[in-house]
Amino acid sequence: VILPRTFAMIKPDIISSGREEEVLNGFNIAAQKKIHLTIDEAKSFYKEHEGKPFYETLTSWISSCSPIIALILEKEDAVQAWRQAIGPTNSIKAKEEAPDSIRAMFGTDGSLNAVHGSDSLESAEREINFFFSTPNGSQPHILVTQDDIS
Ligand code: YYY
Ligand code: MG
Repeated sequence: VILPRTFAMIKPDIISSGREEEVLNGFNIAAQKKIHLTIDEAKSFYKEHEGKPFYETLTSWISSCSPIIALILEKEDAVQAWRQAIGPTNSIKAKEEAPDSIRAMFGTDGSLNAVHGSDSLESAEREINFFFSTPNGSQPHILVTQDDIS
């Protein structure tokens, strides 16, 4: 059975807490890689937000403090299921409105919010390709094993 996929990213704030494994409950990890983004890579990944007031802070945070973990997650209705699991963008709002969500439990505020999740099938495709496409365009099912990232 091939399950729908989405792209997720574990941001630097959870990586430094050492609790990154706890958030992935219920999702199958099709691929993952730990990567320290350059500022240019971070800007390119978040290019839809170019020009917004938080763009510079966001992209320097994502690229500077510590690595991130990029993931392809599989589950039925993956894009929506992961957005539901992570909760609202702002972790303060998440703590009020969705206290069991990942951003409520692991995030801090509207910027330090623990995780990323694709917001649509189109974004998921772009974001998966951003991190996982290979030079010849193929996508190996497993690129990095669990042991490689711990
Ligand atoms: O998709 P999602 O991550 O929930 O929110 P976006 O509106 O796409 O913003 C991307 C990212 O930017 C968000 O996860 C935190 C950061 N951010 C911010 O620092 N300040 C804001 N006012 C809005 C978003
Ligand atoms: Mg978004």
